[in-house]
Amino acid sequence: MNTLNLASALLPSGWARNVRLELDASGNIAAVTADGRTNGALRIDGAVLPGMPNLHSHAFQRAMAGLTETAGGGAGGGSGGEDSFWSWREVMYRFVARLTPDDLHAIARQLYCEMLEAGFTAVAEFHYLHHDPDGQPYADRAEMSRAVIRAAQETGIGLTLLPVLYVAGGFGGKPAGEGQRRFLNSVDDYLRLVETLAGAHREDPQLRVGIAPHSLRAVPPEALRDAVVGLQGMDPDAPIHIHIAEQTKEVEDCLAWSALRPVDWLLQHAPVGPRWCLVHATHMTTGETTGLAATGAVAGLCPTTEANLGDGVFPLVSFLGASGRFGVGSDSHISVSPVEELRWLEYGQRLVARRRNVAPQGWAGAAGAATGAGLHGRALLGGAQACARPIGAIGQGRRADLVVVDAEHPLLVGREGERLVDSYVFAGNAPLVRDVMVGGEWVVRDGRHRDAERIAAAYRATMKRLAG
Ligand code: NGQ
Ligand code: ZN
Repeated sequence: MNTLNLASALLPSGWARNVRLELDASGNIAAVTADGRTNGALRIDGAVLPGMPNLHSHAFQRAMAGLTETAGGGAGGGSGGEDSFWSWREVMYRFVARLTPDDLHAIARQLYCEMLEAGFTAVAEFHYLHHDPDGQPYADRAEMSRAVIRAAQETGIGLTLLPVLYVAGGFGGKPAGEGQRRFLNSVDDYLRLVETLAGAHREDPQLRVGIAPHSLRAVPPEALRDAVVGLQGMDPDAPIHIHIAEQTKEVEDCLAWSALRPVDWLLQHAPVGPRWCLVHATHMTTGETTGLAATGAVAGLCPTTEANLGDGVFPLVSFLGASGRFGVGSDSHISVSPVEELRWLEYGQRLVARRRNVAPQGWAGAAGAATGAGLHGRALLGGAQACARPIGAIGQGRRADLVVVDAEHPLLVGREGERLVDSYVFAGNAPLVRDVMVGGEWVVRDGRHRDAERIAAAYRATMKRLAG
């Protein structure tokens, strides 16, 4: 047993001082005592928060962050040759065409290092780059998945690996295009991949395997049903993530195909419930919003990517008003920061509503509610649910995933409790995360990952080769 004395910590019951944690050998919290007594063991000054789960990541996209910000990309759909999500996607397909398993490993490892330094202690990797550049499976079909797993293991971040099922190029089983051939699998091959990975990590407290039908565009109804049924036989509690209604064109195409909007279609045709995560449920009617909330599924919100790609604004107040659950993800990694996701979740609402403190209008007891702290707390719970691992809170039986915020930093000094979290979320442009523990191991000290230099050197070599 390893003991930690925390000067100040955010527990499920609220902020407490002099909290003692007992950690077991596998990195779980065995006991939490908030009696104000310390026992001489290691004392952690600073404000300790639960580590934030990052519920949506496409790791390889970190390496193209900033490379699609030039006007006139044009091609690839959207209207009038303007830059759009669809033209961005064409650029992304060209980028992806060259990546090897070693490249993916170097990129994911650098990204996960950055996530940890920013205070994300777990990630759900929505992983769809399965095959070689010609679309042929590697001799080991799990080769790319294993590159992601190694990156997580080497950095120490907790991983929910979601191999992606990708079958078609658009609604109605439209054939996949050349840029999508590395993603494609039959449902049978796909389920074998999931089973192999899940079997190899069944006892691993740092890793959980689930499934991710890419979208209703890429997965026809029978394939979706077969994947969900197949998972049921393997691991009935495993998470299921899907991209759902990110772009208005996607909604229009779904209506043309099925006469239903994407969220409506999914709610009517799939057993959506608490182990589901609907990523980018951006475009919903009020009926879809309350319907989704009622299932207990998590809405996966990725505000910086959704802004970068010009997606739209999520109906946050009505979703929260219906007790909807959400978590945040950094998705394309144009930004890698939990506080920036939370801040932009609220700012998008303010810009549209022309008001302040908008999110609390959706939750009970809005008056006096702390916006940043409230969003942060909800994203911990929703993120943990979506990752389907015992994380997101400092409590008995959870992983010891802790983020120590520098309470002496000029931006935070003199602030406590909810005011401190509000300041961390909204004013935290300087890095305020000092130390990070995942599964009982310190991986970040004084703002730096323990292996940051070596990992960055390997990443630089990879990027120079890719650029050459
Ligand atoms: C993805 N990204 O899978 O990387 C997608 C774009 C698509 C986001 N949805 C590709 N943000 O949806 O077809
Ligand atoms: Zn995505």
